Amino acid sequence: MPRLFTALEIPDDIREPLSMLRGGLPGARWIDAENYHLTLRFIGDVDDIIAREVTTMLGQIRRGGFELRLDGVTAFGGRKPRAVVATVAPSPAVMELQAEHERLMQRIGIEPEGRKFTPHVTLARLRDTSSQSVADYLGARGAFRSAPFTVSNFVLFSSRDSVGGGPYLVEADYPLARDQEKREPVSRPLAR
Ligand code: 2AM
Repeated sequence: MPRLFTALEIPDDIREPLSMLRGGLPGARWIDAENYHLTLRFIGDVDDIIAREVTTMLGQIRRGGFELRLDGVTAFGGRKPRAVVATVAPSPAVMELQAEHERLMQRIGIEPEGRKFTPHVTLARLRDTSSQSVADYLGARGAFRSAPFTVSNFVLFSSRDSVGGGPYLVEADYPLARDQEKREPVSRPLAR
């Protein structure tokens, strides 16, 4: 039974500065740079029939690509921190893409995601790391800001690792239209 989730891949030139954020936090399990991703919709363990339906549904998405920027580092979990993540500068496009994934997954009977979507890239998972050491780490590293990058596709990943740390396998790759392609019908000369 594959464990599936949809995600954005992180380009190599963004992975590199992100990976410089590794280290300096006792008890952190740092994610390997090749496994960085931005989860859109965690689907979970499904059988092959549902997996095929998921693949087909996602193939119906017709959307344009967009720019994204990572802007800040924070921790999830409050007083019991469980992850260090890079956050994303506000992007209606990523919210809309995720909302479409949510709608499509519900249409094929997958349980709604109860948690509010907060786009992020997980950098480390934490266990028994004090909130004070997280605060110290964030004090030093929290001002991280990446260059903007273009999102021109999303992927369906499978994972065999139940703790969610990778490695991940790209099961399907879905292009997002380039701006130009989206604009084409509008800019086409009128037929005479
Ligand atoms: P995370 O980065 O915030 O931990 C693969 O496991 C991806 O799915 C991870 O990036 C993880 O997000 C995300 N995910 C979302 N909900 C999950 C859940 N209930 N169980 C495991 N992973 C989940």
